[in-house]
Amino acid sequence: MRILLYNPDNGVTRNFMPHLWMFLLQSLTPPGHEVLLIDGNAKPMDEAQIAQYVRDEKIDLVGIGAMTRMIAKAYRIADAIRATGVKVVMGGPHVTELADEALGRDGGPRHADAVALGEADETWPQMVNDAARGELKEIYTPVDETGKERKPSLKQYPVIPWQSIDLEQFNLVPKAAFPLLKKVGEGWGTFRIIPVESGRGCPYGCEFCTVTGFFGDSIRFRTNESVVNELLLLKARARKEKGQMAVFFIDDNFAINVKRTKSLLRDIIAAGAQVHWVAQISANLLRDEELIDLIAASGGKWVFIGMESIDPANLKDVNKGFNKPGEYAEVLERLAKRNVYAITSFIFGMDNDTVGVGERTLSQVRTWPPGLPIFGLLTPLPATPLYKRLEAAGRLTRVKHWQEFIPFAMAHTPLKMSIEEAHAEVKYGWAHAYSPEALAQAVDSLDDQPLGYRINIFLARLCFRGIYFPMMGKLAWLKVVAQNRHTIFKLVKEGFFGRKERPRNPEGEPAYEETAPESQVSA
Ligand code: B12
Ligand code: SF4
Repeated sequence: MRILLYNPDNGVTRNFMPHLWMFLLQSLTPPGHEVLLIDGNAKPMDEAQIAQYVRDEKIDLVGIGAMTRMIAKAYRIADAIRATGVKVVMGGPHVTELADEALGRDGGPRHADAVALGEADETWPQMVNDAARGELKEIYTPVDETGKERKPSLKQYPVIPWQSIDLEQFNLVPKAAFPLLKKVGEGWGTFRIIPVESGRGCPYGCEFCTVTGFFGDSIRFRTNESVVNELLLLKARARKEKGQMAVFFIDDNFAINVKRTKSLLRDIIAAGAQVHWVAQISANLLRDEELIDLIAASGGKWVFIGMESIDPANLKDVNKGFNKPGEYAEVLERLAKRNVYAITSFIFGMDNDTVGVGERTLSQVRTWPPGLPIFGLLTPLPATPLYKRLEAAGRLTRVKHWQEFIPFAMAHTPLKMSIEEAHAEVKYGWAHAYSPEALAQAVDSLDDQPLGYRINIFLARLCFRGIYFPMMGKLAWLKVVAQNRHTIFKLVKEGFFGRKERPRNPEGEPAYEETAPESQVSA
């Protein structure tokens, strides 16, 4: 069979990284089939285009995976493909929770011929074999001989052939700049961020999160050797094509077992398998100095921290009381001392939030080392404890919000502010954290650091700004460049002529204690 695996675009932002499930299922496909991949974020297609593609390429089976936020688009694409007579199977967190919706058993239209529930590492080969024989079943569940749910072990993890996979659609370097950038340093002709998992599962059970329900609270790890080999493969490919490769360890909590994480990082260092990497780690696990040393020495550059709120009452409400806002600054300073910075994620619209939460949060953020703050709204994802609580209390204002997905829009009313007020707080957060003044301040706060770090924080902030204020066209980018011209000029000048003034921070005191920016952003 010719199989197409497809991940829809979210219609708002371009994703910076391909989705791991596609490469994993491709590697787990039984021999004798050809598997093509399309990530809608890199190669956007509408319903008519995908139907044409399926006909032109003579595809026999299509697999679609999607998060809740992309599910409406996923269903539309599935409908268009099924109309061509080709079977569609679906998987991922949303259809796992709402299989009846995908199969049209809830009174709505049918979108999928079959659904894979939960982790499909073991069921995917069965689906392919059944489809090839024309005997596709409707539901595939990973169960053992006794019918009990089985979570796949990651000990025999497949080798993803990164050396030969076509990654053209995931190059973040604009085509026109390839030839020139290939010659810069060790080569920047390509730059890709590749998802790698080293383990699955998180036992913490935060109320809004799908992970504990989906992957279970039993944590499973790949062997260190298999992770190290994967990194070596990626490094070799980057070298061969005179490009750069960074890795996103997509584990939900990369340091959930600190002893094991340290052992993995030591093995990465010993094998010379360091690449620049980013990972998600909760703040409570970043107290260990040795762990942070190893993170830095193994190539760790950014840590994504789900801070969620600076209010302990909110954190308790959503079962995330293990986050201690009082230690956030200390954790971030510990990282920054090793030149590791944080993507700090906040959720507004929690039940104890009141008007002004945006500025209250930012006033803390400004006292921390520069990072990448991101702001979202509390979202009841299907089957989470949060969804059930709000549903039972009759508080959902858009019960099936995923069927009319609106970015940055609440689906329930918080207790102490209105929905519109919560939306305004998120806008405030993005506007003020990514204003030209805030970007200039982030760059200045690293005045005692080499130019590379300051360029890094500036470019990262520019890109992250696009999560809320999409910069899809050349014109949008030009506008942002114009707004930030002073900072850009300063960095370029320094690149050519070096720095005139002495570092502001010769004593090594934290240079990031700054005051609030005064002006507003216009975006
Ligand atoms: C990496 C990641 C991201 C990346 C982007 C995705 C990417 N390019 O990889 C980033 C950081 C950008 C991101 C952002 C967001 N994410 Co995210 N993300 C993840 C994360 C941590 C890992 C995904 C992953 O690769 N997992 C490992 C693979 C192997 O698992 P998997 O994708 O589930 O695939 C398995 C099965 O589901 C199944 N399967 C999946 N698809 C298919 C398809 C077919 C045909 C079949 C047969 C089987 C199948 O088989 C696979 C192997 O077992 C997950 C949590 C998690 N551990 O999964 C959250 C997760 C997917 N994200 C989530 C959310 C909510 C978001 C955001 C909306 C957060 C926000 N508020 O902004 C944004 C939206 C992003 C967007 N583009 O629209 C939720 C989704 C819940 C839901 N019901 O939709 C998750 C589950 C985390 C959570 N807290 O609950 N995310
Ligand atoms: S710590 Fe992160 S992954 Fe674990 S349950 Fe909480 S939000 Fe989900």
